[in-house]
Amino acid sequence: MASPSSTRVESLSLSGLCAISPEYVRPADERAGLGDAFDVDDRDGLQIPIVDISPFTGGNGKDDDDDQRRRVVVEAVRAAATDWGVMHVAGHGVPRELVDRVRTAGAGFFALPVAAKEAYANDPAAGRLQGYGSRLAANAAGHRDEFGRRVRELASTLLAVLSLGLGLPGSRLEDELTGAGNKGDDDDLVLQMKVNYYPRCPQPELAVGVEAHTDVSALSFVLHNGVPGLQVRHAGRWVAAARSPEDTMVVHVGDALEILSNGRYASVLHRGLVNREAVRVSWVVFCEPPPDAVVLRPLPELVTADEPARFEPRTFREHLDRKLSKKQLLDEQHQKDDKPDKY
Ligand SMILES: O=C(O)CCC(=O)C(=O)O
Repeated sequence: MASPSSTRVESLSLSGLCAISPEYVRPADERAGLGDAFDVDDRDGLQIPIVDISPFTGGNGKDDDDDQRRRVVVEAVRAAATDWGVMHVAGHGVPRELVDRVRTAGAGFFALPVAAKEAYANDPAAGRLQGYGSRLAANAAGHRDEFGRRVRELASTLLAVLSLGLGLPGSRLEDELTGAGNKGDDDDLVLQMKVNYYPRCPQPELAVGVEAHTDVSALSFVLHNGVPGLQVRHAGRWVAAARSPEDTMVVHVGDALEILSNGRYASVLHRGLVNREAVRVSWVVFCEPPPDAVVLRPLPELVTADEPARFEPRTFREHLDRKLSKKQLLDEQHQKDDKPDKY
């Protein structure tokens, strides 16, 4: 019998196959816009917005010019989160040298033989997606604590900017996500790190690296190794992310923020493409509300007669369970809609 590691996508890719095995071929209705990530670019010139948030992370004393610059940032972030649900964030304050160390730790790990990585792998037989999950983050990444601290600070900064963009006090979203006034170990934001490895694929027009989904998180922060692959759904079509400008981080709005903002901020549907030439690696930090301590519901300030609540209250865990059962159901029914339901 084949060992589990010999049937992993990575092993199949390394074996030099010219065609992918049928289990990796996506249903026809999901193949629109698929292709080699190096060739799939945006013909209409649509691009994910780039926002520079340095007026909020620069640490300078404040003067009138700073206030003006901050207002510009709030408007740019608000527009990106509303129209796209995703942005390239520049001026994020995470030092380049730290980002390089996280990337190097991941690259070193993936250079190991497949069998050596097996100890860190998710078990598809147990219903987990193929890949190397939180066990890797806790071990091989090594710099997770420092990186995690920086990403946590960045999450607070962006949540403050996004609160201001809703016309609310800067602390409003983070307070709601963490059960304000009731701070304890169980009700801080939870950071989960996931490392995605996209092997080369001989038929990228038939397969995806990561299926189309929205993130359950409040915000997600993505680094990658410079190989293209991210596609986001915007205005009814798939748009390929440009190779991120140097020193930017991709930030996704997730479901939790969409719920709190009563749909004003959109949780972005996205997927990861593969290509024939180069291995892609991405590092994703999901910034999530605590599972049980907080009830996610549209902020009362944003619910009006004209804009009634669009989401039922739920804990994060209930949201996750609901979404997983719905996905299982959809998988079973081989849902044929162009755009999968978000949740
Ligand atoms: O690789 C990427 O750019 C996105 C990965 C992703 O969407 C995920 O891991 O949930």
